[in-house]
Amino acid sequence: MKISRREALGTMAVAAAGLWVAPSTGGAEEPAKAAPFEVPALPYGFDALEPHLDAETMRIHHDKHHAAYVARLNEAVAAAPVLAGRTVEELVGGLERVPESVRTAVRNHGGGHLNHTLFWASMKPGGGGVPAGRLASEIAAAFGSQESFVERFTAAALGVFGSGWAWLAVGARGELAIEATANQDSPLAAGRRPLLGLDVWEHAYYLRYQNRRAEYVKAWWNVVDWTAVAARLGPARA
Ligand code: MN3
Repeated sequence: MKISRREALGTMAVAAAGLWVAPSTGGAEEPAKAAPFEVPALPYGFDALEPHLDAETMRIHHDKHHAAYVARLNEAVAAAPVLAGRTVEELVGGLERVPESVRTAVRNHGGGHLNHTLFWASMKPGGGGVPAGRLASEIAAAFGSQESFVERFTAAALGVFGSGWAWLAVGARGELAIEATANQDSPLAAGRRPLLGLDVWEHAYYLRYQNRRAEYVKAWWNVVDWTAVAARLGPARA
């Protein structure tokens, strides 16, 4: 039986769609949404994280940088209809299933959208301090102490050459791990669920801290929302 090219392409599209696995939340607080993606509103004002993160950096970072990742991601999904209906967690966690023509765009801009969405939701005015409950005991078990965890996470952040992120993530066996990624790569692409991420691209700190990344990282610990981070632990293992 001979099938038309159109039928063949349709069959391939269905088959490709069938390869997708069940969505993971990737730590997102909001219910997973598909394209067209939108920049989530900040849950606090641009100046709410002063003096640690300045209002102008927050405004540009959210309204310009994050918005650009979302716009480019939407373009990529529009150019590859097989991706319609997929959440950003599915896209970034399943890059090998993304058509090659848009894979780099989805990796960079999907990662940018996913990472920044988690970033905004990991901070709050009056944050900082130390985690409580199960997250606290797991961090102590994995890294020796909260102080040791902060030291090692900070070292990972300072060790990123160029642009990237430092992460606390849950690995495939449920273990906590610190890692760094380049550019907008997410731990999710390697099957690890991010609990906390720190953006160390210069756009995240240059206006206030210029080249002093260490000062930015030290200040950032004062705005970490440990309650939000701890709430991701259960879903990350589900
Ligand atoms: Mn950024």
